[in-house]
Amino acid sequence: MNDSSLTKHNGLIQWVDAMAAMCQPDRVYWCDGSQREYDAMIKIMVDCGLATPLNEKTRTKSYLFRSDPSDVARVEDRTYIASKSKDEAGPTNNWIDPDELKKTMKGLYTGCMKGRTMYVIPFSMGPVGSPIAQIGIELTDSPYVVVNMHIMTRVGSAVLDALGENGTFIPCLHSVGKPLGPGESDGHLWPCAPIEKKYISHFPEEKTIWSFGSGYGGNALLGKKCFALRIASVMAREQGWLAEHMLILGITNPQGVKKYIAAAFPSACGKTNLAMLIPSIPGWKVECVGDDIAWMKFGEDGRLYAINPEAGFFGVAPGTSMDSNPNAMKSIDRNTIFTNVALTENNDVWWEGIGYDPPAGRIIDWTGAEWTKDSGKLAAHANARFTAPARQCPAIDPNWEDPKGVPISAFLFGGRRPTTIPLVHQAFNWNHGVFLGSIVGSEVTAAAISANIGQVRRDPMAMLPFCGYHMGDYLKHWITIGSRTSAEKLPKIFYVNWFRKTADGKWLWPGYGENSRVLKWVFERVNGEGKAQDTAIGHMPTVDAIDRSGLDVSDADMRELLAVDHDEWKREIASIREHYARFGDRLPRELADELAALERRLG
Ligand code: O2Y
Ligand code: MN
Repeated sequence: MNDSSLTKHNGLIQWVDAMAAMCQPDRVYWCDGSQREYDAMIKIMVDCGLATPLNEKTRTKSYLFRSDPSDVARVEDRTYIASKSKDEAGPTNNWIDPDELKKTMKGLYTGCMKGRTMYVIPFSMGPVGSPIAQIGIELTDSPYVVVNMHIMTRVGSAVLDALGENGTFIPCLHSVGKPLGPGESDGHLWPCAPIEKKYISHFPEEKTIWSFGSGYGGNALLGKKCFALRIASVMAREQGWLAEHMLILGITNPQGVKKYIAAAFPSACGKTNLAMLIPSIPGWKVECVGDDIAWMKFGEDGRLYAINPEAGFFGVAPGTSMDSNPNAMKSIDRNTIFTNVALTENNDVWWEGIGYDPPAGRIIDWTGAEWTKDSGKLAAHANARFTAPARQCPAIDPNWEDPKGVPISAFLFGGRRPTTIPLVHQAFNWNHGVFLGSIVGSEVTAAAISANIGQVRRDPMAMLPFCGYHMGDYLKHWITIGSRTSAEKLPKIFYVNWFRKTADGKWLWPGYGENSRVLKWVFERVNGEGKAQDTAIGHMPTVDAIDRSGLDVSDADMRELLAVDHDEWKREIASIREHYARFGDRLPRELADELAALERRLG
């Protein structure tokens, strides 16, 4: 639609008019979310060479995009929480005074859409009309963003209908930051602004998002990290719910009993793989509700119910194969957008870790250059992505769009820790579980640029880059949630670590589908079963408690996987103390108590 006749919401119309007056697009287009609209946007991008249509037989209705080499990942250094006071943003967020930031950004936005179209994208995070869902409106000058938002969220007229004449929405303004002169076009080049002009800004008091200069992923698809985590985390604290960086899966035992589990791991720790896991143990089934974000509210029965606010997967391509994640591979065989992967001669995609050698013939790498195996370069960027509809996942849960959400029985926390942390342990109680979540740490990888690759980064609840307010207050919010219902209705909390290594650097646990054996123990524990013993760090499986039938992991390896080395943990305590010191007097007393209790138990 080229006018605002789709809505009678005056507040929305006025905001769109004001932003259009500032950004000065050549035209304004209201998205209706239809297939026709998606196809038209794709055609615009194919015609100018920005999108490459892929092989219709092997990758039906799928397209490849190559971004600018300077615009390939979330930019944490340029991501801001502009709360009124710096203290509110806390020590782990970049802060700029909101008035100053708006002044700077208004300067950048003025005239930034000249020569372009401003697309108005009404989107729902979560099934339209669900009591847990929220509505956003993204204004963008990027048709790439429009088609990705079509897949990742629910876009269109139904959202405007749900919004009515005065419903609440989160305003999200986005520009690639590259106005066009008269007669100028991008051609096949990905438009974006230089790094010093990139701003991914959040105004938590106003619940507003302003993003400028990047067209990529989490910087530009504003429903995802910006809204569903940074702004939603602020709303969740104010309103008594949880907005978390968590996958959601359903697990069913051979008797047909089903439980839902939500799990938080830092970026690039295999969340998508776990969410779509195919169990190696006979008779068990895992189904996927979501692979990245969970919004949870208390139901009338006092339990926490979760929805996946997204409608698609924005997954990392490299490393995804029929071995590591067959369900993801099957989800991306049609209707998929690929960004920064390699192109084969027969117009298929290829990436490192896809499970087979690059096919014969010409290969074009993610930069658009010819590539050979011995060029010493990656064919696909390490943070290359696929965008695919969640409904295409063969393991999608039948309740994934249930407006009331799915009841959560367990939370898992985890990270990449080669030492110290055992394969799995269970918290003694809620506050102890919050403590376990607060000490999550992982090696840094390529999903977030601007950090030192290889170092361990403490990442409480995997929310460090995604919490829209002070992390100390966030942890307190988790403690408070635990007091809102009775202990038996709260999810039980576990800490898992698939990444423990032997002293000589070999993985102790095979991972992937074998992680179902750990999920089975978790299932049994929440069902009041599962053999366990108490240790200084929590309830631990006995050596024989995790089902190893048909698995080549020896008793000795299992003992090492489950070892609690008190000296290592004492070193861990020193490191936790350093980590906690950042939060100053906003560290919840309950967590300081948990740390002291752990120290006492270690002797
Ligand atoms: O690099 C980006 O823009 C995407 S980062 C991302 C994408 C999907 C799911 N999770 C993440 C993340 O960094 O946690
Ligand atoms: Mn993520």
